[in-house]
Amino acid sequence: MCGIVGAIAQRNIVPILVEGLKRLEYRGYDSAGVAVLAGDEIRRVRRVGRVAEMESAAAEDGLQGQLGIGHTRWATHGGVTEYNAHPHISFGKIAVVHNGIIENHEQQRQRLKDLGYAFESQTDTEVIAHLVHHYYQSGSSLFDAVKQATRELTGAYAIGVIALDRPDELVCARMGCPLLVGLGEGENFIASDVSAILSATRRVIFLEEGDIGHLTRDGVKLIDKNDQPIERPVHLSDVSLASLELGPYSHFMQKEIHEQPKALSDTIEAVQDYGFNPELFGDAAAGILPQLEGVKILACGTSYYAGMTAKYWIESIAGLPCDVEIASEYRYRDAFANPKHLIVTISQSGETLDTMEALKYAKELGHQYALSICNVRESAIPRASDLVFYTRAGAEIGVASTKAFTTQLVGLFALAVTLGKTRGRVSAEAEAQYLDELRHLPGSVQHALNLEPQIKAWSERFAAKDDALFLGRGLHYPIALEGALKLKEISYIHAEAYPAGELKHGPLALVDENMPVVVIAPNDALLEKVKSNMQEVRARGGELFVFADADSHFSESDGVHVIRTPRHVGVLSPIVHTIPVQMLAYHVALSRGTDVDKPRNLAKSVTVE
Ligand code: HGA
Repeated sequence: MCGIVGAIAQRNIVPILVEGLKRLEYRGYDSAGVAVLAGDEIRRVRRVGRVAEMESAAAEDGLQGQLGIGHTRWATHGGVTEYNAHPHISFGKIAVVHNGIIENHEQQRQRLKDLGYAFESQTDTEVIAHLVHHYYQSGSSLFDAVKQATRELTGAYAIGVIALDRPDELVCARMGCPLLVGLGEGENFIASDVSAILSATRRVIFLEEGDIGHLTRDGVKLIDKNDQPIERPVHLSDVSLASLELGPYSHFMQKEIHEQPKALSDTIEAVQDYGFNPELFGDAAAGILPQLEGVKILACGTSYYAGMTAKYWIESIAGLPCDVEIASEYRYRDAFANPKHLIVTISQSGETLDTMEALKYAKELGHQYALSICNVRESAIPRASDLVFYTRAGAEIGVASTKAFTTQLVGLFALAVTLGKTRGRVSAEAEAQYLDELRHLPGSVQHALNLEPQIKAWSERFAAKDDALFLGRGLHYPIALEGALKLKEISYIHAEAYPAGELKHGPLALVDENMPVVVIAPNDALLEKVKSNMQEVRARGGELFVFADADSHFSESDGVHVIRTPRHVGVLSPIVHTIPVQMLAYHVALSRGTDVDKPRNLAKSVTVE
């Protein structure tokens, strides 16, 4: 969601801000803006729509300066209008960009109105600008004004602030939303994630909750949530610029689908390095894993489906009870906590607000240990966890998650086997076989990718439909859910997924010749059951699109279309069967002409509630 970038330098920083905002586009946004200190005024350019439109307007305006902040907004409070776009400016003196939600904005708004402030926007953000202005006018330094203002805010924020008469200062603060500081030579930066400033520097400091930063051209000073000066470690980012470029592909989603054999090999390499041993999840794991009596997985969206798949593995391989819950639901219910149940959070970005809050809540309820499955190093959720498994998917830019999902599944599978081994349920032969299956996985995924021409041919039939149904059973039910979610997200076709056995308990009523039914039918123990469910669909005139393993002997017939995925690969089959449903969604979206990488209303890192 919202992206923030800011720079203080001895060169014109407008190109840095614009490029940074372009790099942050993938997070999802609806409007963009920059504010730059230009001589004796703060000049601002904002536009609804793409960063490119704002860039042209800034160029026409001749915008230039050595200190500035930029923002891509994904509206939460107030419509998508230029007035609501950031930066927000108070009395021409203080400019603010903000990611997050200020929960006490109504009280603050009233208080500020009573103090004589007029509001131009409906955003919660504008109260920050006025509040900082209020303290700044009362004689505080810019840094102290930000400190006083933020300590009165409740909710979540990452902010960047500049002031008209402070050409040598950029102030930032973080609580609940991601923000980092980038360190250059004679110049410094702030950004929501490192991609925004990668062409200027790789040296970054990740701010912690409650930190406030003071940047000049020559240095950075931080205080923590207790107002104490603090030094934070400097990290060298390993994100590659190439991973942020499209290369020969048309869309990031397409690129990322095709990167899966490599992303999986890289992630499996970590498993090979450690074996199915606790150290795979961190130094503390050897002391924690043997004590566990169960697992509770908390996640949102696609990550939640990864968790649902993991439940099958954890219960069958490790013999531990496992439940999976949507993070945004869990965090608001009186849940029962068994301290010996490991909390496992799954988040590509490591910044998903609902998941982060669910983790904090689980700890408050008494859960002792937490493990994070995450793709972004040093992000908030792994840092708040005792154990971590970093997927090695590389930067994922497409809003619809692809390679993050399949690599999360590898991490979760490794967790299931490791827990099973810790509990004496996995023999040396079984362990060797699981490792072997993992080694063959990238090859099977490549084989599945080769089905693209056939899937593309199918996509034409879906493009004209309004609805679709996805069916799977057992381990493949979550993959049916993931297939339906992908189709919804990027093609805007209404799609639902059911465990195939549930069909006759309700959704069969929807089946007619207008309802394409996608069936994930691997050659596993449930195949005959799935075949019966398919007959139920055919008998009602439904058209079937079946993804079947090469060895499951399906034949095409009238109304039954079959694409053969590779031979059945055993317990890792859900990973292989994810590939065709991703490609189906991608090609249907292309046929419908949607904006594949930036689907309407959606954002990549969901950093607000
Ligand atoms: N609440 C602010 C910022 C929204 C945001 O962070 N989105 O990701 C607004 O609506 O402008």
